[in-house]
Amino acid sequence: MTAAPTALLDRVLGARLPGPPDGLRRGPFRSGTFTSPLHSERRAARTGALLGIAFAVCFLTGLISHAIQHPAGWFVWPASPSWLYRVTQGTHVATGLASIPLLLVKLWTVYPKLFEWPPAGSPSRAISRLSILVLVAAGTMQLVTGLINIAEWYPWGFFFTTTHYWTGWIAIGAVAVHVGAKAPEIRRGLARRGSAGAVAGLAPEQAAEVRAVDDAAEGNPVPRRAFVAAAGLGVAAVTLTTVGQTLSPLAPVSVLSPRVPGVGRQGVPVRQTAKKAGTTDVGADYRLVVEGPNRLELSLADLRAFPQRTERLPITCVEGWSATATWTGVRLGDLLEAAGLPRDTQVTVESLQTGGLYRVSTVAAPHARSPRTLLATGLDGSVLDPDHGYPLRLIAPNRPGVMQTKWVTRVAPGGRGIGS
Ligand SMILES: Nc1nc2c(c(=O)[nH]1)N[C@H]1C(S)=C(S)[C@@H](COP(=O)(O)O)O[C@H]1N2
Ligand SMILES: [Mo]
Repeated sequence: MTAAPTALLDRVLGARLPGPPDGLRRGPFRSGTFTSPLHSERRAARTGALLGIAFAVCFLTGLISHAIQHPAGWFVWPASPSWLYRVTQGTHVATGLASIPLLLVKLWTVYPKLFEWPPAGSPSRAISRLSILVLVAAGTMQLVTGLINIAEWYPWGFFFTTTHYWTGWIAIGAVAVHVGAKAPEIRRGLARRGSAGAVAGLAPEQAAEVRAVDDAAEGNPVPRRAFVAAAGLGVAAVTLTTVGQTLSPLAPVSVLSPRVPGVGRQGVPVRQTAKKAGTTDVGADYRLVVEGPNRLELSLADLRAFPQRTERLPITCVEGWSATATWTGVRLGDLLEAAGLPRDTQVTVESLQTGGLYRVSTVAAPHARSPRTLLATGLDGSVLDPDHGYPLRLIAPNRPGVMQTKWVTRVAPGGRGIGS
């Protein structure tokens, strides 16, 4: 990086734009309308850093979830450890929810600036403000669509996941532009570590001076501490009241989530009932078809003749809840081998369900070959409840709930991603 282009960029970005007429300075646009000492650079930068971390972690864990469900050729998601997706998806939902109070706090620390006059001033300010507008809109969209999903309300079908995915990219792009445009303020704000700590990179007497300036700007430390405590409480409350949907000790306080471990048919939450899926009439003519060089057509009695395996595995819904149960059934690999296929054949698993978004799923090679991947007929020692997929369901380690297909009737080589 040389000085000349930087200087040129600074000159262009720092150029003054003509201001609008004074007659428009009304309401919140009047000068000196907002005067809280807590609207400081330090407060804004620190809240922003936390929000930035929450957004980044949420974005990355979201990408992982998306990649598992819509795998590109190069993407391989392992079958073990069996709890990994539980952690990444739990983190996705938790960081997404934590950013609601953080975003509100962040907006509060900077809101006088949102009404700054003139609206643009310079090109860099115009870019920065535009990035905030995009960020707030995209962030709100993500939270609303995410919460609608957690509430298990799918008014728009596939529209939801597609929108949630692409808006994620818009939001993270806006964060990048915003951080770029605000780099000097962020650096200054973060260098000031608060009156108790040191001030990064400064000699003690200079540090004391900076702290004095900060304290004067933010007023006395008591309201500042109260502010930090209130913001922290907001984040903690939102997080604690939702992670209970996957951490059972916190289940009693999990008031924000519709699903709780241990509550539901056979002690496991139900995502889609057999009645809604139209899969309640399973008769003696039920067959599992496994396509292959040696095509199989198996009745439930035939399935019982295969070696029976038992695995303790979680169901982890993309909505954030998860529940562990003990599943009994036949190894997928055993069935593939009996059908004349290699154990690591990628297969598509199909449900008796005739419609719906999740009637088929693809089992990629790592999961097909995993000895823990079952076509289960039993749950916690009893026959599967219709709502959990009677007569047969897929249950595999480290896999999103949407891909744990219920009411399975056909397994065939090929396929990619859910819904394919
Ligand atoms: N055929 C079919 N299988 C399905 C679904 C579905 O709608 N149809 N829902 C999936 C989703 S989103 C989840 S989280 C799990 C939940 O399994 P459970 O209802 O037994 O807890 O089932 C999956 N299997
Ligand atoms: Mo799910």
